[in-house]
Amino acid sequence: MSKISISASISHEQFEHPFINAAGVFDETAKDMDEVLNSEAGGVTTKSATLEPRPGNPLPRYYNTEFGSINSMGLPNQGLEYYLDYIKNSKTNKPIDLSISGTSMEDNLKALKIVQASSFEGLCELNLSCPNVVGKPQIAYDYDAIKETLDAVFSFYTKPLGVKLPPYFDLQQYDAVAKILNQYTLTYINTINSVGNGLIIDPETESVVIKPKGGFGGIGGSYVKPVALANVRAFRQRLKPEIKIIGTGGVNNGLDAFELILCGADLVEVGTALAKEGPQIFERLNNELTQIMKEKGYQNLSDFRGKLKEYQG
Ligand code: RRO
Repeated sequence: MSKISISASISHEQFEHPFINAAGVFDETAKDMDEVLNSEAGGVTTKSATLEPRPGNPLPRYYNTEFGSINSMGLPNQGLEYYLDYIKNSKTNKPIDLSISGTSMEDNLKALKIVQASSFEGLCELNLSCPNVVGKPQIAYDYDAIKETLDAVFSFYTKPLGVKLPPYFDLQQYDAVAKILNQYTLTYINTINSVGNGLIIDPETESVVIKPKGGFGGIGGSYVKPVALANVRAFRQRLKPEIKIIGTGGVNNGLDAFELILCGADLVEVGTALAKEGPQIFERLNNELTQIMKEKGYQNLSDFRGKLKEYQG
């Protein structure tokens, strides 16, 4: 039997392994990103960058539970220049994706103009779904704002671009958002960001568990897996095939990744489970996914990608 390959690609970027960190986990500093790159991860994504460095929200701003996590980090990051320098100086042969998350339309455009003018040729991901900046709603819940942003971006940006989307919950939302996204030469979407403004409480102390925003924050981990599967599936059914999909949300093991790929994911990102387990998780995920493929007789991810079947009654 020939060898099983779990390699994947988006645009010109080749990933020997299909797992990378979700933006915001193990990626704020060069040391964090080096650790991910030195593991069995397929590549690394930077923390979403703003034009200037930001300290983020007050601590504590992240909390793990048995089934997931809540965060209200508030975009702590070292600033765009830091991440561009890191990429420029990196000796890795793995892809490094650059995530951008300005706190205004103007800042997003300024940041992307800097990236356009730079030597960076990799995947850039515009985060339209940060749930945790006080006073700034998630752009991608406002259809006019998505359109306005992408009209402005594609008037000058010619490099491969993805957008990070929040979870949607209604079939009409998928229809409306896919219709907008299909109008652009978008390289990929990344779905889902954390489920925004959830609440986790400690019944013993009768209090919220994180400080910012009265305890409200983005929910990740096993809680959100069905929402991630639905978003990947719904967008794969609606987007033109040239737009690839990074599936993110609730990946703890190889089976979770298998399911996301069955729904249509080209690449898989790991957030909460990476925060809990550290970068050695990537070796386990690669092995578990390979084992599942072996048992099912699949040799490549394309053998089952997007091939989820209707109800087999
Ligand atoms: O930094 C954050 O608080 C954060 C961001 Br930018 C995001 O996109 N998603 C998230 O859960 N947290």
